[in-house]
Amino acid sequence: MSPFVLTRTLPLDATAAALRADVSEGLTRSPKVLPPKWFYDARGSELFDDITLLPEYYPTRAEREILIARADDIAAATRARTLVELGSGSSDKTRHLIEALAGLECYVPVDVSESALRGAAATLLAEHPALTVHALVADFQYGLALPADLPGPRLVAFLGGTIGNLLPPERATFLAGLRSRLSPGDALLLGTDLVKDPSVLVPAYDDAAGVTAAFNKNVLSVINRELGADFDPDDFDHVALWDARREWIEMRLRARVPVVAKIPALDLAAHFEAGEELRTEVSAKFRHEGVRRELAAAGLELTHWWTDAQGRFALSLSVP
Ligand code: AVJ
Repeated sequence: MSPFVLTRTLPLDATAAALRADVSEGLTRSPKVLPPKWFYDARGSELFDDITLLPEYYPTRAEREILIARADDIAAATRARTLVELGSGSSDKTRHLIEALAGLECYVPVDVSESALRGAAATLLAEHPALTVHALVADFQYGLALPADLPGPRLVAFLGGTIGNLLPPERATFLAGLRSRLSPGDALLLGTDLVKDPSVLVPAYDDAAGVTAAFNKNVLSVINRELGADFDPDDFDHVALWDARREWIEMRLRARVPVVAKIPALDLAAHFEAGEELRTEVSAKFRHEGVRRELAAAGLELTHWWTDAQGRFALSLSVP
């Protein structure tokens, strides 16, 4: 029998309440905005996995290249006995770390998607029967309630470039909160997508096969199902654009026609003018100096910086 525990630090009713609050606030202000975490129901998590296989979407492959090349360096630098992974999703790239960390006892995947956590844990435990897996259903943006007894040193991995989904002030709060939970000897392994030519960046978020468009529109299906709304995803176009000043990609949904959608659970109707846009995601891109500065501001010292051969993506190691 493999040791597997799943803890829900995010009660189901808190998730539902957060969705209601985000939708009622985000769809009644101008410009309209929703946080990207609502993409990831079972269907959205599947669509994201499909995105990672697209020829245009390089971040997953670039990060995997770095992990494979540097897993032994990461293991030697950290000697972690516990690996905590924030936003673990399918835990697909994590196996490279788990295999390299010789003294690893405990793996703690943290994700908002319980279905993704259960699937990933089953696969990992089949390969590593001696590993204790303590899955956490949690929204890591709001203070991470880690189990108290995790053996140190602990390595917290936040991969995929997901930190770029947070706005700069949110990143500062998040990193400071994370820092406050690290002890001497612990480390943070952070994946950051790097600034590059928009001719590479934009197609990564607007692929020819339309998978990212389906992923983007899936948030409307989530709202329909969870809040009884009647959005027609076909009323919206997928938009991906590069904000050169803020150095981030934005995904939006643009109404093709005037839209009035009923949201019964909120006793609300959402109104869109034709052409009006809803921002569904920010995906910030980084530079070495910016990552160093943001980590330092949170009390973390950058000790290692590794990129893929093409310099598209970076993994950094930092310590309290
Ligand atoms: C999973 C947040 C890293 O921002 O690149 C992929 C999500 N959005 N295509 C990213 C995403 C559109 C992805 N992260």
